[in-house]
Amino acid sequence: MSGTEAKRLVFAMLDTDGDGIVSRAEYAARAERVALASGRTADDPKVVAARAAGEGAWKSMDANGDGGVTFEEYDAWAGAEAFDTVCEPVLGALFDLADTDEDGALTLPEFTMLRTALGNPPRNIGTAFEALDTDGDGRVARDDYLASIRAHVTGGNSPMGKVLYAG
Ligand SMILES: [Ca+2]
Ligand SMILES: [Ca+2]
Ligand SMILES: [Ca+2]
Repeated sequence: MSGTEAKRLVFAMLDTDGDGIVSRAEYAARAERVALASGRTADDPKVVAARAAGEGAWKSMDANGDGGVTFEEYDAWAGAEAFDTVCEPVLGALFDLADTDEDGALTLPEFTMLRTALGNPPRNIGTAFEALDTDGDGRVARDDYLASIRAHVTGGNSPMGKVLYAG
């Protein structure tokens, strides 16, 4: 899968209403959905952290500051550098919301809760978990999860990304 193709799939997931623009509200709703699904309260420090990381990421993506992120903006922005400086903290903060026992890993139910809240088709989530849980212990580590998404959005090989973002 090419980098642009991979980015299109991620963009399509972010653009919930499919109007070709990721609005601030659409992006912010991601953290709110995960917070709600994880049963956390609005003032939970982890929710506050995820919200702040998301807000910063969205501002960084909206390069021309017009209040919407087009695919062209996203395509020009997304990549290894943006992932390391902006996306990783956001995705890590969302992972932490789902990691209720704080052991740095997600079980299948936790992973399913996280990725369902982020808008992936349910049928892809179990397959993505299997692709990530390479040692088959039923847990997916935070670092492995983040590295796999990084590989996906930078055009590298990501068995998880391939199934997770498939249509
Ligand atoms: Ca939209
Ligand atoms: Ca814009
Ligand atoms: Ca855990």
